[in-house]
Amino acid sequence: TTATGYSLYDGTVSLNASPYTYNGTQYYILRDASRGNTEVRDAYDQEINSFDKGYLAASTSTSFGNGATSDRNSAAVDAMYGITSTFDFYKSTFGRNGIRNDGTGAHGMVHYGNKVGNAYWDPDCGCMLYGDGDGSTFKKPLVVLDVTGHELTHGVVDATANLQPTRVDSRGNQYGEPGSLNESLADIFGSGVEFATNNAKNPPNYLMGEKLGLSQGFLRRLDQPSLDKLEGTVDYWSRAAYDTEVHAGSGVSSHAFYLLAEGSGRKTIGGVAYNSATYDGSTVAGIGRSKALAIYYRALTRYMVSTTDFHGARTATLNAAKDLYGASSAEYQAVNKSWAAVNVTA
Ligand code: ASN
Ligand code: ZN
Repeated sequence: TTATGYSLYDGTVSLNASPYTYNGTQYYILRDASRGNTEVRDAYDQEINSFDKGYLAASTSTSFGNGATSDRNSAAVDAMYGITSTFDFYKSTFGRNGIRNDGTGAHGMVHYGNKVGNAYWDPDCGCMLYGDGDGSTFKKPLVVLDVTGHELTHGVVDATANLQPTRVDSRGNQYGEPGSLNESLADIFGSGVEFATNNAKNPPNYLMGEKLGLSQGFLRRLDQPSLDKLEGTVDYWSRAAYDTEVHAGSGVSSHAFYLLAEGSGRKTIGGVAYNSATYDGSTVAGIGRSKALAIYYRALTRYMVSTTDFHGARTATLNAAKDLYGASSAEYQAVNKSWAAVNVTA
């Protein structure tokens, strides 16, 4: 059944809902049978990590939410829109049929916990868990589209290269290059979801979390990662960055990807000004977003493994570029230059 959703961040959106009868009353729930039963539920501020225990996001009509947090289904609309948009991105761009490529849709749980300033891909739940914000750094629910694309890409990485952190500290923070590469891929494809969805109320860009109301205006960005002071994201590879926290370390390959897609220097795309510098002062000419995404997706799904570091990612993307465009292609040369530009050389 076609439903109308009034979201927090993406305006009025069209969704698919399913009828559900409870105590003799007919409801509709946010379950999309056309996308492998993609579904969103509500944790009602509890830390429910099992999707079965989530409360159905239900409406007595085919209208969900009201565009504001006063209706708890509004956040569920954003989550549903984000998860189905991510499903569609992976399918139409890469022919990938769901997170695990098995046709099943992903699940999401909104209003997770009390004052949670984060969103997670939970492998045990097999679902996205979305907090409503901690009330200080994160003031808004974390159900925005690029965050959903980021988190679900962790699901795709788990199902493919399965990149793992080299170290986890007592607070659960993760470190090392393979984990940093995992975070970077989540941002790369998360911004890819935003570009593919191209919602006028949420114009696509290379910024992550720009709609979350953060004081620096974004969570991370791919063109110039070190503009992020919240997590201290780095621009370039160094021996010292080897043991960086994974979100901070993600900048190395995110920056390489941006340079490959868009090139170095100043550029304005969709009203956002970018200025991407290179470590070696070189000029990189971009090959365009769709070719860059194709190279990174092939590298992720064919060549990366759980221990792939940045030098390994360089080799993996070069192999992917060779497969797709040939070893003497401009695309292959651009991949090579993009890694040198973030100080990852052979
Ligand atoms: N939002 C964080 C991330 O996806 C949550 C986490 O897993 N630490 O990286
Ligand atoms: Zn992440």
